[in-house]
Amino acid sequence: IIRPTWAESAQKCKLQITARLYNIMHKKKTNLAVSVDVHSCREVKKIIEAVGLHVCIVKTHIDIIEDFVPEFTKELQDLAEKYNFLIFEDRKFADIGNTVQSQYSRGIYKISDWADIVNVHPLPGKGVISGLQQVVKDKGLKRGCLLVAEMSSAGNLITKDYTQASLRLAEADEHKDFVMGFVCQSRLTEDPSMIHMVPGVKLSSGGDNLGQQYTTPEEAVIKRGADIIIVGRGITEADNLKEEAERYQKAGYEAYLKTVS
Ligand code: UP6
Repeated sequence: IIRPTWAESAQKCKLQITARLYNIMHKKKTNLAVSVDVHSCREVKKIIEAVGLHVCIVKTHIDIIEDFVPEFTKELQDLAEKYNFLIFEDRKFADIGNTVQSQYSRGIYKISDWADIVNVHPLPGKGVISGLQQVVKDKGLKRGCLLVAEMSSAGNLITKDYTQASLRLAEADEHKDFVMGFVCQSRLTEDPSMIHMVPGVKLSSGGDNLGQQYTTPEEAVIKRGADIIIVGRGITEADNLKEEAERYQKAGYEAYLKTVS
């Protein structure tokens, strides 16, 4: 399959946030998302300063930061502007619409205020999407939502039917102003409005001792059809963060070039 380039996809996709992402990818020549799964604000900032030029997305787990203060999200936004990337809070909302609405906009994290992208487990049904979507609409924000349609972990309970049902939910007309794609392990559609982000990516494949299963950037993009590769420890545990990010950027970009020509 020959896919449209990122510049072409930016024109074809329906959501403004998706077009913004494709334009960043095109401009910075990167399909790399870094997952900053560390436990202090200082460490998060250190990693972003080192890899910021090489990524299109910084993915956070805001609730694992031990010295979190609300002002930190402003610093994150400043870094996003400085290095031109989107912020993806990997919250994986998975409750009834009324509850996820509060989890998205309230509490100490107020995720809707600062995260460009969030994700949901579609397990509860469409309410998990509608709940978040209502927050975005009420506040007049430009946000995107990904559905976790497949997982990288060994023995996960997701079935083929569940993944197909996730695809249908994503394509539902009522969510078209909000859903921008998937966190997945394979290509689900060729519609450029749906971005496929694949986690569990490492240059040396294998896994960890808690069921994570890795695939290489090349395999993620070419065999699995990833638009974005999500890399955590492959980068964050390297001695030289910047060099390692450049290696992943190059591997991801070269694989992308093979899909467009
Ligand atoms: N993640 C996965 N697999 C999934 C969904 N999400 O690994 O199916 C997330 C993890 C982690 C990151 O929560 O933040 O992607 C992967 O990190 P790693 O590269 O260090 O394994």
